[in-house]
Amino acid sequence: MSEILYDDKFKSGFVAVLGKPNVGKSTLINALLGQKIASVSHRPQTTRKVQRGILTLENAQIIFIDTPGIHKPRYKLGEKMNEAATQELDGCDVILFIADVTQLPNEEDTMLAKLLAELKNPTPIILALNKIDLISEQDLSITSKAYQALNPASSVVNISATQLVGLDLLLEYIINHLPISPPLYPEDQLTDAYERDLAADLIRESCLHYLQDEIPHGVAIRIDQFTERNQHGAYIEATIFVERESHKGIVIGKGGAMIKDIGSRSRLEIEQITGRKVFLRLRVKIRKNWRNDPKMLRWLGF
Ligand SMILES: Nc1nc2c(ncn2[C@@H]2O[C@H](COP(=O)(O)OP(=O)(O)OP(=O)(O)O)[C@@H](O)[C@H]2O)c(=O)[nH]1
Ligand SMILES: [Mg+2]
Repeated sequence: MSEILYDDKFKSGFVAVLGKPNVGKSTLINALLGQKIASVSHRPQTTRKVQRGILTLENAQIIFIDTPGIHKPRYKLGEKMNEAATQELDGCDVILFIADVTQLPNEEDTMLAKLLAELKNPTPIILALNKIDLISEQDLSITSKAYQALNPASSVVNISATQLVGLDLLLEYIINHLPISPPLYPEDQLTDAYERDLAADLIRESCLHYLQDEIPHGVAIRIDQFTERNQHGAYIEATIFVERESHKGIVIGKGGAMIKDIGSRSRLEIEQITGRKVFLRLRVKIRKNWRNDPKMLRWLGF
């Protein structure tokens, strides 16, 4: 670890990144860190578990808490995801509420605003209006007003997580709200997640990328083996759990074509994130209705 030089003005603290599914929370954290640590997809409910992303600057260390998008749950899994996200609000220094400006606030945004209004410990809220690259200025002013009316935010900032717009201003607002404190993590640490967990999440990300409809949401990944092959990289064996026999066939695909695509994409993503060569073997197993199975949810860490 390289040594952090900090003075009595150094700040550090926790920022809970909150919002409904698919608004760009994980994309934003990856963008701010300048490196991918969190899975992202075009589908809602990509993030299932809370993950910390650590950004160390000259004058501050910001610990972003990526949370699962809060939604109306249809399964026990969803309930647990909402609970996990809500728990993070207690004791953080700033709440970063992310909204997707391409849509007007819906029921889920209202639910979140209500949740924030009912917090026992009042915490400053920064409202980040994301995806401004997709919308005209005129429409932005309409949706921006609607989100501001919903949330009593201390500051509001327009951003695009994919185009890296507005991020410096956002960081400035966040740092303003952090307490004076020495860094809490080593300077070179980017996340609190273990490599095996990152690998599992990236395999799931690939499933979200290739599979249609409800199937990828019923997928869970188990890493069965993660061993180093000295200088040659890592060897990983993983099981993809699905909910039905028919889903198993779809995940494997004609002549194994689908699982091959999922495997290749996962391997490249894991190599990127872990910085070494990866050999990956995937298999598929059925675990009926696991999203409502308390044992399975406990196993997943909920
Ligand atoms: N055009 C555009 N797309 C964006 C922007 N930010 C995020 N996206 C896209 O929005 C989708 C959802 O992004 P995620 O980062 O997975 O969203 P999330 O809020 O973490 O979603 P959950 O984990 O499901 O709660 C992805 O397809 C992103 O590429 C942005 O600023 N502009
Ligand atoms: Mg996410």
